[in-house]
Amino acid sequence: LSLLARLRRALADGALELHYQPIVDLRTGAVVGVESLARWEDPLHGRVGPDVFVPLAESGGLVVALGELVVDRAVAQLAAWRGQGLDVGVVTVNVSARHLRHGPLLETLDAAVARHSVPYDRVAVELTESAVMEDPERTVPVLQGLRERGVPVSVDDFGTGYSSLGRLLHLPVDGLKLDRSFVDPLPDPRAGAVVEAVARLAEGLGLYGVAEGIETAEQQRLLVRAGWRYGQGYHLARPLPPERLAAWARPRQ
Ligand code: G
Ligand code: G
Ligand code: MN
Ligand code: NA
Repeated sequence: LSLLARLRRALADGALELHYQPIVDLRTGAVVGVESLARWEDPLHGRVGPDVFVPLAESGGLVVALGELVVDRAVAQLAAWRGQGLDVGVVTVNVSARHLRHGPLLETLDAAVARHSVPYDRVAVELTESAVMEDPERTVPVLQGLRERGVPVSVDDFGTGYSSLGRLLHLPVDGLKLDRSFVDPLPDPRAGAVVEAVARLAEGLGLYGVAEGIETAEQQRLLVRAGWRYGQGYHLARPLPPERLAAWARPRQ
C-alpha cells in the first residue's frame, strides 16, 4: 500500500492524534491557548511528520478529511478539558490553503462547535500568509464567515511569505504569529530590530501577536522587552499529548 493509501485509511479510522503546544502570556506564564499539531504513527513506517503527510493529503485529495478530523478532534478535546474544569484558553487549528479555498471549513467548524457545545471564540484558526493571500475571491468570504462567528484568525509563519504587507493587513484577521526564524537568531541585534518592529506593527494594527520558537529564557526576555505579549516554544513547553498538556496547564490557568 502506498503512503497515501495508508494515510487515507488512517484518516478513515481516525488514527491520527493531536498534540497540543501551550501558548503563554510571556509576562505571567499563564496559558492563553494551545496549538493543535497533528501526529501520525503508521504501523509500518513509524512516525510520519506533518511536514510529510499534510502536503501528501493536499496533493492526494485528503485535505478536507484531514481538516475535518483535526477540527473535530481539537474541539472535542477542548470540550473534554472544559468538562474537567480545565481552562486552556483557546485551541488553535492549522488550516491548509486548500481547505480554506475549496473545503467546507465553516460547515466543519459549525458542526464541531454544535456537537461539542463550545463557544466559537474558543476555537482559533491559523493560516499561512500564502493561504490568506492567494485567491482572495474565495478566501475573503470564508475569513468574513469566521469573523461573523467570532472565531479568531491568525496569520501563521508571519514574515516568511512574499505577500504585500498592505494587502495582507487589509484582510479580516485578528492576530499574527511571528515565524520562529526571527526568534531563533536572538540575541542578535539585527533580529532584535526586526522583532521589535513587527511587535509595533501588530500593536498599531490592533492585532494580537504570538512569538513562535522561543527556545531560551533570554529570547523570552528580549521578546517581552520588544513588546511581545504571547509566545510559544520549547523553552516554555513542547507539543504534548492531551493528558500531559492537562497536567502542565492545570497550575497555570
Ligand atoms: O508539529 P510540527 O512539526 O511538527 O508541524 C510541522 C508543520 O505541519 C507546521 O507547519 C504545522 O503548521 C503543520 N501542521 C501540523 N499539524 C497540522 C494540521 O493539523 N493541519 C495542517 N494543515 N497543518 C499542520
Ligand atoms: O508552522 P507552524 O507554526 O504551525 O509550526 C509549528 C511547528 O514548530 C511544529 O512543528 C512545532 O513542533 C514546532 N515548534 C514549536 N516550538 C518550537 C521551538 O521552540 N523550536 C523549534 N525548532 N520548533 C518548534
Ligand atoms: Mn501553526
Ligand atoms: Na509558524
